[in-house]
Amino acid sequence: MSKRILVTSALPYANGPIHLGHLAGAYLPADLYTRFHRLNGHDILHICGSDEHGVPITIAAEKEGVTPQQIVDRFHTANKAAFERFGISFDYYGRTSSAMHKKTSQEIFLELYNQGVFKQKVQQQLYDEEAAMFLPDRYVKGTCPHCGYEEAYGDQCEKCGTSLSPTDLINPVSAITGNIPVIKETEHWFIPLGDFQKRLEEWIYSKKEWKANVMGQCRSWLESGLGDRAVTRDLNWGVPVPIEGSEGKVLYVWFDAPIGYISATREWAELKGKPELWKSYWQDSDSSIIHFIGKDNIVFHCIMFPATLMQHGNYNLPENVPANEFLNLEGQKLSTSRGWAVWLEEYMDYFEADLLRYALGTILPENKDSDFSWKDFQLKVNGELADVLGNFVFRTLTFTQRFFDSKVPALSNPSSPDLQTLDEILKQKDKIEKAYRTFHFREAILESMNLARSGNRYFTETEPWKTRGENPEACGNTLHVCLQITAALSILFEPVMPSKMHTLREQLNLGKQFNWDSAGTSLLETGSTITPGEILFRKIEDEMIEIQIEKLSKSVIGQPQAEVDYPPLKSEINFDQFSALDIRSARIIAAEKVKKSQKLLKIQVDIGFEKRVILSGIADHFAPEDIVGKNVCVVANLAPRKMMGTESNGMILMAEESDGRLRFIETDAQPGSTVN
Ligand code: B3M
Ligand code: ZN
Repeated sequence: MSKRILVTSALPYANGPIHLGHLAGAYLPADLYTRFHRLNGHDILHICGSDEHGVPITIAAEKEGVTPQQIVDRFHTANKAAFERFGISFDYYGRTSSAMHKKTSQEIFLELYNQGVFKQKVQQQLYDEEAAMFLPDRYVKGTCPHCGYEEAYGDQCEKCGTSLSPTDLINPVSAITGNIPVIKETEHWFIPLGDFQKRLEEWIYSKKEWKANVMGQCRSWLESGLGDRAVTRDLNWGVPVPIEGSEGKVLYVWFDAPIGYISATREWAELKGKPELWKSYWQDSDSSIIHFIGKDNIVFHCIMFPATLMQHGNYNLPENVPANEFLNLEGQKLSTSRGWAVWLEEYMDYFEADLLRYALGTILPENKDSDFSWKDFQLKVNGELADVLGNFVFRTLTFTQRFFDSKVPALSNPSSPDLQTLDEILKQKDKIEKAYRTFHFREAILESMNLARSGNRYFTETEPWKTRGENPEACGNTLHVCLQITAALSILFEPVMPSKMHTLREQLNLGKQFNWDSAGTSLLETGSTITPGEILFRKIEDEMIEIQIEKLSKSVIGQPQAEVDYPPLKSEINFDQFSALDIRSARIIAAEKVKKSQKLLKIQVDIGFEKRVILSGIADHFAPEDIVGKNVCVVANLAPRKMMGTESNGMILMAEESDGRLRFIETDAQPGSTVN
């Protein structure tokens, strides 16, 4: 392990508040990791800040009729405060509108420019004549050429995930005026990523410990071949391109935003009074960089930013990029525009931070998308925090208070269950530690709770309420062991629930002198006093959860859809045309992703009299493992069609809802039954 670690969390756009999806993607895992290493006494620095440039900001400002500066000022302040309330322990929270950021990103741009790396090219760009401006990225909407989604943005189709250029869109319209844009020429600088292909491949493929989801995305980018990417935009909001004659042009937000990590580290160092200190984190070979991000940011952190840094020459490349998948809410994709989200600030008005840190920590989307539901939150708090951890701590402390005068009893002539249980502390500590080091936070939390479970079991099995009269020595041993477990838990759970564990340590009268390894020692001395206080975890009543569910039901998604744009009816067919279709019920017996395809799933179905393969463009909507076992309807007499080298024999029927969600047409009929 290197001497120093720099942890960065994706810089959230300062165009809206923080929600649970943000927390589960980057900030909570980054904070768990950082707090764990700090407890170990490691030199670790956690840097974040607001991403204040780019089209997401200017569009938010236009929507509200205020300036971009007003937008970023508001959300920078609000988000910084919300993170603090939630206990995300950044060492520094910067912003990309700062003078230091302008200076740093212009320096890096100029270094590459002077090295002659950038290509200058004339480009055909969409232009809004009424607004008198070019339309980069999200300033254009239109139909995705890949999946036909009509609301795709100029930089990305949110439905199929493909990254796009504005000119790729079919029927583009300006997001500002709604006009059809014209094409106009403009000049931009491009980074020729193709020239980096070999170096990036060597570097990325050497990273054996990267997560499969991250490596998978990198591989797919590398395999489809890297091309030129523009690093400038025609906009008047952003870091100005520091070259004469480039008025009206700024650095592309994805060029400057990751540099924000560097500029924020520089600001942190200046505040410390050691302006050169940032270099040890970014440039010394005994330092590692870890980027915590969500999956939609992988290409920028694993390909574009590293290419920039490689070319610059003086910087370390990230050691790891443990990107998470997405968090869904009550079974549906989060949508901030439609109010389908839980906002951190609102959450904090109802519940304590540590409860969510725990509940969310146990369902982090580490390998695949996961789901947050309020009922599950309540179950985790009541069934695990209150009933397992809280109960164990409560019975241990109150028993000691009542029957041992609040003093830690001695361990004398311990039985083998006593010793085994004490051993368990070390065993669990090792497991938890290993999980933290390898970014398996869910497992770290599960194993921490498992220690409380063992504690409860041991308490119950040794029956101190009986031994109290019959065998006081054994009773003392039970409490001694349980108190040591409680003390260990107050450290092992520290990264997850810092505030609750602080309270617990106060009750145990554990001083401030402790570190991670103290969890493996006898933390409490025989005869030392404990001061039980208020109960650590209270159960959440149903009404509290109903309030939250009620709030969601008021969002656009939760409401019956009043105005839906139904697609127009197709032209009439006659009965013969209809009966020419042979629709059968079928059971899905296997499904897998088609390699190199974003959209296609290869699905094996049983249609009673035979099994066959059908390709279906639903990979964005369903995970293969989730659809196996479904009984669906297929068009069985459709002519075979070859896609991506595989023949598809039929079509699985799907209903598409007005918001683009897909549903299977499910049936109880035996496979092979005809559907008329
Ligand atoms: N602001 C995108 C996002 O919030 C972007 C991350 C920047 S990290 C350098 O998803
Ligand atoms: Zn698409």
